[in-house]
Amino acid sequence: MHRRAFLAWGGLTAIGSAFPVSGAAKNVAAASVNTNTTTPSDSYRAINLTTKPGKVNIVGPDFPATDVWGFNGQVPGTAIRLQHGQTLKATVNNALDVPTAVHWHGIRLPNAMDGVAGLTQPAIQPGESFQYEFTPPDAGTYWYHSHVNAYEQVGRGLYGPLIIEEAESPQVDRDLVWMIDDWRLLEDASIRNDFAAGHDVSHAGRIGNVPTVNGRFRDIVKVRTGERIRLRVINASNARNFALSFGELMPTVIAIDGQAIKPYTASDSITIGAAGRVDLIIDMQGEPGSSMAVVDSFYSDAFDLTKFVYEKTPLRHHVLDGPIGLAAATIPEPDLSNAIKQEVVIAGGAMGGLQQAKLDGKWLSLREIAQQGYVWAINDVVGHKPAMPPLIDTKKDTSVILTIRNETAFPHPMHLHGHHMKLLSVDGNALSNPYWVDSPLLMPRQTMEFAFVADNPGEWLFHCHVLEHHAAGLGALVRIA
Ligand SMILES: [Cu+2]
Repeated sequence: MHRRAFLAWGGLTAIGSAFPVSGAAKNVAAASVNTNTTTPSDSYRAINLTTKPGKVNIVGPDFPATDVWGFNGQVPGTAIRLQHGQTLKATVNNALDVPTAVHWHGIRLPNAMDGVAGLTQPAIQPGESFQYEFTPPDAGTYWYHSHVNAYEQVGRGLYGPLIIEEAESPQVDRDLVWMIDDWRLLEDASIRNDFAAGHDVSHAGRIGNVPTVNGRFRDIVKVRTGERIRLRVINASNARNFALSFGELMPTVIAIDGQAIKPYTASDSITIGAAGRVDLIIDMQGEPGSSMAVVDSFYSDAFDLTKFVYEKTPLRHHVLDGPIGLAAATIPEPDLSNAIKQEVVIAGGAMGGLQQAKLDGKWLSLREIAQQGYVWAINDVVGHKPAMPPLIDTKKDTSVILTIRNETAFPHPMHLHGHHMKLLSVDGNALSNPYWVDSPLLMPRQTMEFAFVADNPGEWLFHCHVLEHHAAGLGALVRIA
């Protein structure tokens, strides 16, 4: 592999099929996320997560290891798997020299455990610890990540998978987790230290030059003909959205953002916005000894994200045909006929046409706002600190219909903490099978309508998960009393 291979998109595309198989083969074991070995009791699982610097060989053996910040020094951080109904007791020890906190993304947990420093807890100072304890109410695919200066801390690697296993799950040969990410690396494979750079903040966010699966660039995934895989894809990027194609394999999508959906066959690419998750069932049907790239095509330059390499011996000669659907989550159904309605207009950024917005209650021009580092607004309000007047202020158990309009030139994955929202319609077209989401991706000029029951008391963040956008004002507060 050439040194410049990962420095430019053109380079990636040009040598898209030139996988260094010999070098990559040695990475295969590392590519499956390390599973925590703490002994679980029946009722809870205790785990220690230390945020600390580490070294990870992201680009491969021909390059120096990259200095990262990781949970237990790893990227991805320690994989946490719980049985549905088990309690997680996670002790987070901060061995960095900056404050941190941990958000459990997509889990409907008590507000005090949500990990938003300055809102739900004080930041965990260097040398200090914080004990998180909660019982996830829903099975599914989630993740955890830093929620302090996330544009830098997540960008340096502070994230890991959080899997809540169903009591009864589809019969598969393997349950794989892919945490997909991209990194902005210099030629020596070190992280480029330009977090929240002005152009990223006002455009598409920090898009990197090295896409990875489980912290590895251009790894391979060994598979066997006839094998049935459950693939849990988690997008841990600061800003990059993915649209993955699995060629003729045509996976079945069984869950989105952790929650069961009516299974459907993906004949087209599968979009996974930043912070989003999909669960897929894939029957490996290629010839023994063959290989096949998994291609991303979200942006104009398509590239190979990773590659399936079939072993010479088939696992079986037919496709498994057991049931693959998941049980629906028991999330309260919103009462649409008796709901409060809230419009949300996302504005700002480059080419967005925003003229003025309110910062600390004062109307300011976009130029004045930008001088303070902000360029985005929700309903003309710049979200610039956790404690601010709420976008929604309602009583517990109120049904809410949320209509979000993206009036900007960029996609925004909008994350609501502490809840899932049911996606009802896109650009006015009602979905025939509405489904639950926590991080829906709104494309430029797109409008989506959601509904949820505000059943979880507390002050919750609602923000764009392009982490640079959030840092520059694209966030609001939802207060439930
Ligand atoms: Cu955004």
